[in-house]
Amino acid sequence: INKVLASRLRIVSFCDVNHFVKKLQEAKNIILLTGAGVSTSLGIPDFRSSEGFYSKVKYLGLNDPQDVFNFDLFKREPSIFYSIANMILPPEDVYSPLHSFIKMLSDKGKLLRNYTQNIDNLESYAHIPPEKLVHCHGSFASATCVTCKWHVPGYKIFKNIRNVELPVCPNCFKERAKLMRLYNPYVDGTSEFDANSKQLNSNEIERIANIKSYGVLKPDITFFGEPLPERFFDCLTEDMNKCDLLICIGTSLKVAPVSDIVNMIPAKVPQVLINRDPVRHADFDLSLLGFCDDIAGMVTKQCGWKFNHNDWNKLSSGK
Ligand code: CNA
Repeated sequence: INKVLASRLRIVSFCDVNHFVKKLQEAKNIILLTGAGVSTSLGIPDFRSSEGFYSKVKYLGLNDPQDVFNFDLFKREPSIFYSIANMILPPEDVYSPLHSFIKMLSDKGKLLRNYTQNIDNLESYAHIPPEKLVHCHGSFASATCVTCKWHVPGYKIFKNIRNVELPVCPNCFKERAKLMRLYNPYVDGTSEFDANSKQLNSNEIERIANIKSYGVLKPDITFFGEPLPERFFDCLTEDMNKCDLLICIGTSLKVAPVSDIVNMIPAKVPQVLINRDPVRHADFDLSLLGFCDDIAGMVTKQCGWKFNHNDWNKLSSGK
């Protein structure tokens, strides 16, 4: 009910850039909800734009291109994800002007939290303090074995990802090799393994059903069918009533529950969208449409502030 009321009874009358600039100057607890659009100027494609990642993976012939991030499919056939994972592997040690804008708000003591849907972890290169960040969909910073939950730093599987190989857990690789010898599907789809004749218990059958992902390491990015990190819910509960300005940047707001944040913030709190394309299914007090790096630069200037970003001139893609 609160969600519905919050979305129906928006009570802010706030509709131009000057009001936004004033609010930004006064605000002390800003929530920034960011998405793939804050990294596109670095050449990292977003998902849903016409030149985005989903259009690049159509050749896989999946019913829905989002299925490359479907956890059930990953368990059955991890090689599908690993055949394209190199396309989304983030570059190292770069960040966009928009990341510098976030850092500036944090340095000014105005940032309550940056809820990022991004998995590229570029916020860390911009030195945005970890306590100010919520990686709503996890990130490539670490990886976990789907079988024994062995945890490794993400960079340990980057080489496998670049070589389009399955990264295998050091704890499980012997058992995996044994299972692979036992279960050896023939090209015509039949198998030399006969579960009935071997009288397996249900745990073993489950294990063998998921044999292709046995001992495979998966980056700790949240797939469809997996729960969001608990930190997302904990921080949101803490932040909802403290927030005095919500700014959504570079996101189509199509993925729940993150997209629900706009309905959970109290009605009196102004909400602003900074995005290349309009977001029609949400009700903003102000939508600034264009490239987020440029808009953030313009707004910062109008506030009488400055943020440093060394690579402004090198940026081309996404513009
Ligand atoms: P999306 O659905 O692809 O939407 C991106 C939005 O950004 C679109 O509405 C674009 O109009 C907008 N956009 C693109 N470039 C710019 C720009 N330069 N300035 C302003 N706006 C721009 O992606 P969402 O983030 O909404 O969807 C959530 C998914 C995307 C999350 O689960 C992420 O993990 C996932 N994702 C992350 C990355 C990354 O980490 N860099 C890249 C691609 C997808």
